[in-house]
Amino acid sequence: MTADQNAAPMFKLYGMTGSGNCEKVRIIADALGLAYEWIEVDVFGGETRRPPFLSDVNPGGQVPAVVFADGRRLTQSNAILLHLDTEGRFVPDDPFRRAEMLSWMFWEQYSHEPTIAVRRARLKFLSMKEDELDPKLKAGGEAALARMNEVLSRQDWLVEGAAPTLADIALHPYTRDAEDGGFALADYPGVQAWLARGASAFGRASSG
Ligand SMILES: N[C@@H](CCC(=O)N[C@@H](CS)C(=O)NCC(=O)O)C(=O)O
Repeated sequence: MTADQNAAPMFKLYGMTGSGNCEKVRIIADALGLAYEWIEVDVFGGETRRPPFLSDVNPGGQVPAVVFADGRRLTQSNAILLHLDTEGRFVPDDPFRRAEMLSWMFWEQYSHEPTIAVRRARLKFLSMKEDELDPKLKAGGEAALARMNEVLSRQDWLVEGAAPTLADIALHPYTRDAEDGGFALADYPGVQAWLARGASAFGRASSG
């Protein structure tokens, strides 16, 4: 998929439909109008764990992974977001606010994705049952949503300011899809309002 079907793709984006880590890269690329080619990878079929993916795309064996036209490769969703937004449209000018944005993005990878997205993947993609899941995933996910809700009940975006940042993009897909992981978003009205703001600012209707 490309924003401008006539433009040569500036990169190939290897990803899996349904993955929030991959979707956030699509969100920034679409929001910035970047031309790219989406390449669907069969993660559950083990494609990321064998050549040629390992040799040619990401030796770390994961998506998203980006391969630029000049051959350079980049992995880790949040690093890709920062690199694609070269002009900083979603990056605050103020150094402290910029650091706050990164703080949310590191938190997303350490405290939000490993609870909410992992629980969702086990229920939705691996068809596990509720009673087979580690209770810490539910507790950790509820704590993450509560933290976001507390902040988003007093301000529009995760980093205080008039406009969304990369942190809002990074946290959007897996938060929007948290119900697949057994979390009730109605319990977090500040988060729901923020999701609606994000959807109109940069959102994609679904994880597809
Ligand atoms: N920290 C990485 C996480 C990427 C990740 O967990 N990717 C998953 C799909 S969402 C994957 O490729 N899993 C396959 C595997 O680990 O074998 C990022 O943000 O890009």
